[in-house]
Amino acid sequence: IRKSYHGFHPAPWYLCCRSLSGAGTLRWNDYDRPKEFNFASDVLDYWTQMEQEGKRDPKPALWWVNNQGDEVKWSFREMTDLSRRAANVFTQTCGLQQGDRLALILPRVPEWWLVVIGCIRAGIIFMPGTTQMKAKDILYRLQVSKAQGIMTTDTLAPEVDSLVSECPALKTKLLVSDHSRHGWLDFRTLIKSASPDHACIKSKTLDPMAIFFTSGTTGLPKMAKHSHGLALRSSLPSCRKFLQLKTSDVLWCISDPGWILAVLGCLFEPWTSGSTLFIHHLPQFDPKVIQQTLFKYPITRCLAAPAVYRMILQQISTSLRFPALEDCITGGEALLPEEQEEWRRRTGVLLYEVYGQSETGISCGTLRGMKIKPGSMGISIPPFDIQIIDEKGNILPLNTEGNIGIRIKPTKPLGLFMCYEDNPVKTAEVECGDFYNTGDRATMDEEGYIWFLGRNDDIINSSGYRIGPAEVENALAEHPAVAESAVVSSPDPIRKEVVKAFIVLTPEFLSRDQDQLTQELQQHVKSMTAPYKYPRKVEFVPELPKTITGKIKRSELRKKEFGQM
Ligand code: BCO
Repeated sequence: IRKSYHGFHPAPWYLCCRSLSGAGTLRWNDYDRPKEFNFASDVLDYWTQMEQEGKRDPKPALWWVNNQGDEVKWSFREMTDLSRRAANVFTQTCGLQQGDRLALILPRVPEWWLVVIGCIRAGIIFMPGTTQMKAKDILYRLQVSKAQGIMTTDTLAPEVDSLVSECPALKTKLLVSDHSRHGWLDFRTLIKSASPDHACIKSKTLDPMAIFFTSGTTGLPKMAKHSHGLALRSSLPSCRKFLQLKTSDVLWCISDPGWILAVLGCLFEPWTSGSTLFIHHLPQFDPKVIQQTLFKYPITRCLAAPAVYRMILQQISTSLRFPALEDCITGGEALLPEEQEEWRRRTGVLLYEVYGQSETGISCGTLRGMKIKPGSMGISIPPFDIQIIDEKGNILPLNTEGNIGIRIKPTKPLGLFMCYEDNPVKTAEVECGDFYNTGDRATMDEEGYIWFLGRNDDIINSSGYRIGPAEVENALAEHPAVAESAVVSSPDPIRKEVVKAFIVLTPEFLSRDQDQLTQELQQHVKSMTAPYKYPRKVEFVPELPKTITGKIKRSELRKKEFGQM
């Protein structure tokens, strides 16, 4: 990549089109709702101007490394220049227009940042997805979103080509690669020749910006649509209290670019504060690489799912006293109090917990410097008002178990998803009185700290991944050995929860070796859908528990797994 961009000089400032007078990242209050907001012009270009005026140290905005010793360092000025070129590639070369949708399925390559910012500049709705997806997952996303464009790498391009005839809306395929491929536009070449002049759209704060696919307890993933307000939220004073990033900070967020956690932690949060974002390509997760990286680079803050910290603690016995690390942040699944304490003991730094969903972004957390109550996810971060509610939306007394609700009436807070796109029924289902019902169970104490208890439905959260049982059951159903199956959550010391499949075999497979069959079925699921969903536990059963109307009682199976029956 260093080679690809060798000799590539960003445009001089006088070529930039938009005036930034009055722009700033601290000019909004928690309950402000400016009519217009665009992260690219209001935040990124602001820091570019700060660089120009010598008001920001000459530190990179993006610092990217990989295991082969390649390194990319882009200043805000280079980000401005390259993302304007990206916007021109989308609109001029690809013919994409404001409101069009681009499926973005990239690993952690520097282009991901150019694409996201380029989309924001041009008003193209970006739809991040994990590279673990298989053809069926991609087909579903392209069809249901009617995406006009897709961008991916060599690995997934053949899968896309195999299904493109079934996606009539798709008109542009963009490849991030050092090689060309027939029928695909070569993004790396195009960006070099694109113009660095681009007039950023004047997006309304509530115009759509991104779509995240999120798994539910039934059916296929829903499209949680977010406005530019998601990006603006990172600029609000209360949200900035959460990480309290400084321009001198180097933040490493270890989340796959397919998730909202990466869009926030690898983009909006660090760049709102003018900090350096550090990224390691990490094609495979390896706790040793994480440890070595934290020793080698001056990373001051680290954000990752609890499973990452857990795996480091369990697999690495040598020193974890990292030279520059000031504190760590975690979210995506529940963290055990003993893990939080062990991390502090072995690293000497605190581990702050946050909570959120694809629908909400980061909605509560233990703010930097605030008292940590081990086992609690902290307090709600304004403008979100979190309350524990019952099934009708009534606020429950303190220390009473209920659903985590985020107030949406009289005003929906900035940063909460707009709706499940094209799905008014599901959107209405999560509205509960004056609240959005997250479906997560918790209590709240006298000081407003929220204590997570679990889900109120069948969704599985395994090492930070939200997995809908139906997605795994559908994949299993396509194997001839499976007569029927029920997929539930099961406890696990490393991933906290794992996917467990209870399977009733078809008669022809009853005599097969069960260990071998388990492996075959696991491989089958990995080949049908994103592999993180595969059942790490399999149990063959003669029948499944059912209600009188024939509905499988997943909750009964789940309770057994957790020893609650
Ligand atoms: O464990 P196995 O080896 O049996 O299987 C693994 C992979 O080897 C396998 N796999 C991956 N790619 C494959 C493949 N198999 C076949 N073909 C491929 N192309 O599939 C399994 C994937 O499991 P994994 O992703 O959990 O892998 P791993 O290496 O154990 O990673 C551990 C973690 C902790 C790094 C990973 O689980 C992780 O990234 N978790 C965090 C997820 C996250 O960021 N969640 C946040 C969501 S956003 C949110 O919650 C809102 C908050 C505001």
